[in-house]
Amino acid sequence: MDCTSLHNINCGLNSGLYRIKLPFLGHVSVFCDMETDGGGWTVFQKRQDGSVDFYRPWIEYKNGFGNLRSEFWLGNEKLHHLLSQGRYEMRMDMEDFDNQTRYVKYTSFNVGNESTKYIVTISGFSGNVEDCFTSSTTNNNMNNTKFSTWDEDNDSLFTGSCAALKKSGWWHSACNCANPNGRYLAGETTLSNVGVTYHHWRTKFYSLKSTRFMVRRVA
Ligand SMILES: [Ca+2]
Repeated sequence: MDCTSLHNINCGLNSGLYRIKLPFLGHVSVFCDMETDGGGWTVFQKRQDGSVDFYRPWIEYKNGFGNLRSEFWLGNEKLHHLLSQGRYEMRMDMEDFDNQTRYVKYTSFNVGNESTKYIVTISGFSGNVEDCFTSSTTNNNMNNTKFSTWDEDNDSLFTGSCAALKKSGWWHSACNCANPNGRYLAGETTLSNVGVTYHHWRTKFYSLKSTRFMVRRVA
C-alpha cells in the first residue's frame, strides 16, 4: 500500500526505494523514509541540490518527475490514490545552508482527484517553526486550495497566475507562505518568494537547501 505497510511488516528496513501497489495505478516506485520520527513515511517531494527543474506544466505535476534518488515530485495522481487508502498525516522537513533544520507536521492530509484539481485538505499543525500551511492569514492558507501550474491557473484568490509568478507548481492561494517547488536559488536572494522559501522561518528572500514532504498512514 505504502511505506507505512512496509515498515509495519519489517521495522528494520532502511530508507530507500521500494515498490508499492496503488489502487488503479498498480506498482509504482517510491522513496521511503524509514528513520525520521519513527519511520514509515512515503516521500512525495524532495529538494536538495537543484539538479531537477521544478517549473513544469500540469501534466508533469500530474504524472510526477525527477529522480527518486535525488530530487522529485512523486506526482499528483499517485499522491491522490496513495492517500485514498486511509487516513494520513503529513510531515515536511527543511534545512538551510547553515545546516539548521525545522519541521512542521499535520495530523490530517488529503488530496482530491484531478476533477477537483487535486484540492488539498490539511489540518492539525505541530512543529518547531511557525505554521505556514494552515495559519489563518487569509491569502496564504493552503487548506482547500486547488493545485496550480503555469499552464493551469486555479488560484482563485489571485487575479494573475501565482504558479507563473512564483515559478512553481503548488497549491497556491494568493500566493503562499512557502514555495517549496520554487527555483533552487541557494540561500539569500533579492527575488521575493520565487526560491524554495518558507516565510515564517528564513523569509521570502531565502531559498532553502533542502525540503522533504512525506505522508504516513494513521488509520
Ligand atoms: Ca489566478
